[in-house]
Amino acid sequence: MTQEPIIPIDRVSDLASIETLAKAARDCVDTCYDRMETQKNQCKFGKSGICCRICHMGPCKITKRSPKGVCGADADTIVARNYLREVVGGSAAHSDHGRHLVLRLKKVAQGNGGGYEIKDEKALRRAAKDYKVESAGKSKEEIALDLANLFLDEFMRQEDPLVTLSLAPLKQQSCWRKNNIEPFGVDRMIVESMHRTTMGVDHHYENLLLQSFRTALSDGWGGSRIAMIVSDILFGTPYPVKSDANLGVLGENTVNILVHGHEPELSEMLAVVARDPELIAYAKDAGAEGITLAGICCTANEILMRHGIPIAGSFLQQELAIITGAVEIMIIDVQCCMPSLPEVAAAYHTEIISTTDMAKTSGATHLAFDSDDAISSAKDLIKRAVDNYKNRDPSKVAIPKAQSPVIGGFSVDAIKYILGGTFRASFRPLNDAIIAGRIKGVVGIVGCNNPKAKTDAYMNILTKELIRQNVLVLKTGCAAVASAKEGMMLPETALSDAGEGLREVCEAVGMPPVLHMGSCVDNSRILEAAAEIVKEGGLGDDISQLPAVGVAPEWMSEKAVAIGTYFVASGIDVILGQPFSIEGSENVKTFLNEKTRELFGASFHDCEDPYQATAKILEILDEARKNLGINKKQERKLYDMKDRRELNV
Ligand code: NFS
Ligand code: SF4
Repeated sequence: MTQEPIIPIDRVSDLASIETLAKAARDCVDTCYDRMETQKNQCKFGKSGICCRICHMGPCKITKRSPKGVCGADADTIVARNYLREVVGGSAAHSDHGRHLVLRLKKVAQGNGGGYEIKDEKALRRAAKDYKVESAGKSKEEIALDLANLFLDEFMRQEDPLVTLSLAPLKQQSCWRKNNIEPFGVDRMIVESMHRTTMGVDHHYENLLLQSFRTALSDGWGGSRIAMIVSDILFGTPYPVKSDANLGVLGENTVNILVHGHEPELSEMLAVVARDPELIAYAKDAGAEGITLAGICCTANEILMRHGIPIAGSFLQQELAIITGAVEIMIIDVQCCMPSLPEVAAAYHTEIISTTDMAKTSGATHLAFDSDDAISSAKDLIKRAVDNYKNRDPSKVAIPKAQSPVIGGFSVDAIKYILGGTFRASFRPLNDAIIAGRIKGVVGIVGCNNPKAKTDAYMNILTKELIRQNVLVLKTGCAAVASAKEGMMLPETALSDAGEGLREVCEAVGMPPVLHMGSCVDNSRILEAAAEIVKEGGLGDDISQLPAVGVAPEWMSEKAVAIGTYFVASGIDVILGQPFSIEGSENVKTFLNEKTRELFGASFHDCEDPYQATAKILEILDEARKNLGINKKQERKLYDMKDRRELNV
């Protein structure tokens, strides 16, 4: 230990994490919570966005005594430039993930899919229709090839806006056109933004910020949306499925394999192969009772949504999972995999295996996953885990009991089906419930955990407050895992925790009041849902008119910056649990927190505690309801006599 021991109950919320963090201290293993302590005095220049290291006349920092960098850049330029670079990082991560899937779809269409196939022909035909790809009289492979080529063009398009933008409501599209932020190809946006932020190019903070919205749109209505569509075609559109979440899903006597990261190609194959009777027999021969495959981070969300594979934990549980002493291998690919993993694993028998040549970690074993021969690659990994089972040291094992059941799998298709059944699948019942005031609005709670705050605390309090106030909550990423662990993603939660109106709706259709919509690229499902609600009618003609808000309570990643930015550009107000690194420029702050309201009908808001956030959200929802003229009816639903008298209805 490098400093005073940390107190688990001050740092984490769920029992499994509390127990395991205490075990980390006993085992003398450092985690991110310890390292947060040693990093406590973080750089205030970096935090407020006024540190520039874009050229080597610097690094420069802005202070009262030195208000300009060597080149003359002021705080506005430096803060806006740094912000755009964060959006670039996040958009690149989501979009590259999307690109890998498109390339796989193309190979599948050409007949060399390496064990992958078009699993969901309905999703393929739906996408073909959305993108106006001719499908009459064509085989599914022919359609898939045309679609894959169109998607590849979305990355490369040089002089025209993305075709995917056409999936947004018409008024949204004209707003983007009017503000000159329709993105061209994803790759072009990333390159142009890097160019514009290099020394001596774009210096006007407004111009830089508009480019941030444009680049983020190429993620939300580009790379991420494409990633989601292609995942559904290749692996199936998610439908409600039951599973469990938290470290307690690890088996005492099974071979435990954790898959951690983001791209579903590898985890999908592992999910299929882990059920292979031959491999299960192999595990039994090694003295285990079977194989437990579980996920960490967004890859967990992907395989929960489609296979009901349990979630072992969220981002900040990746080290804790190893500290249980019961994990044979942790297989990592890209994004959110801490470089500390091999060091933590060295205290146990766990082997960390990196699987893609674009992401290597010192101390990890590198075994590049061969997607062209995916089945045997996946089998080899599982065998390797079984072979490591004999090295597990029972004296170091302590698997916490805590876990909760969860229902995942709420794609837009699934929500429509639940609301209306096979013949009337639609958002109509939801729109009607919003108009009638049984549901006050819809809030997406998304994003990461961050050891700066007590893990999951903000998210769980906010979620409970919102459903109590009749707000339907949609979740993705690590925010979804927080609710899953808390047992909030179950239909029964509606009975115990939801307000009366929301409870009525959820009870009628058997739906949880908190819906698991998937991983972070699946934030594009939230946009899809918003567009469908607009299309269904009665709630305005663009997304900014909907009573809808996005929240990133404990965000840490550049990806969350990109997500927040495309939400606001799409007309959805965004609440941040900790501010962006823009505090060093009043102009940038005013632009993002106020001016964007004139441009897109939505802006950012900082709310450092969940109660303040609840109040702000209700204010935004009420304002939207008032503008739509549906506020009166909703208030009539409150049975408080005082309210009734005041309302005069
Ligand atoms: Ni999203 Fe998924 Fe979690 Fe944050 Fe990381 S796993 S892509 S970035 S930490 S929510
Ligand atoms: Fe300093 Fe300007 Fe170079 Fe940035 S670009 S490091 S502000 S001289």
